Amino acid sequence: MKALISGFEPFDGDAINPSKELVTQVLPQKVGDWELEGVILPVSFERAFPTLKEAIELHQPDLVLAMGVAKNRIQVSFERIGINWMEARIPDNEGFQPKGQKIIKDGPDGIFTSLSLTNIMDISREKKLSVEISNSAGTYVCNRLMYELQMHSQKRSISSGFVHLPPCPEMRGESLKSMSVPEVWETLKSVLFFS
Ligand code: PCA
Repeated sequence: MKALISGFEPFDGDAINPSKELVTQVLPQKVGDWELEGVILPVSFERAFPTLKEAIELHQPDLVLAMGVAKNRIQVSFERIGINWMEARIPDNEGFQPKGQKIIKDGPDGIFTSLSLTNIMDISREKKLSVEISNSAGTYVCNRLMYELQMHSQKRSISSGFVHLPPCPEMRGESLKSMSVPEVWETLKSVLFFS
């Protein structure tokens, strides 16, 4: 079995993004029976999913987990749904700032993750892990990536989802609570790979 795990470049003036750190510094090549592959995506409405799609085509994974940071989250936050909307408070790293428009003109309004969030929450409660479910991935680049990923993986029967990470302690800014990148990885490993 193979899993592809994506992280994003830093954005919004930050020097690091814990999702990128996880992929580049912490992700092992294997966990249990799973082979793991990683890819870093540009914070670009237009180019994030095409970059992930190329990696999907290259690695042919059974599971895709996309990750990004959300500074207001204090736990590992599994997103339930991607919505067909783009509206940005700040431009992406290529200067694009949609003011409110659909991602795909005739696409469905929303699309759910194919991960079993019930199982994930059961394991999290049992192991007392810092995990929550979020019902909105926002309307920025992460939401668009999740929407396009779910649309793609539904057609291919790939299991996939998106997770927002809390900031890590090394990040700029005053977040009251943060989670270290190794701690985030231990948490994801438990709920996704039962390891
Ligand atoms: N978080 C942003 C995009 C990249 C990232 O790590 C978001 O939540 O949309």
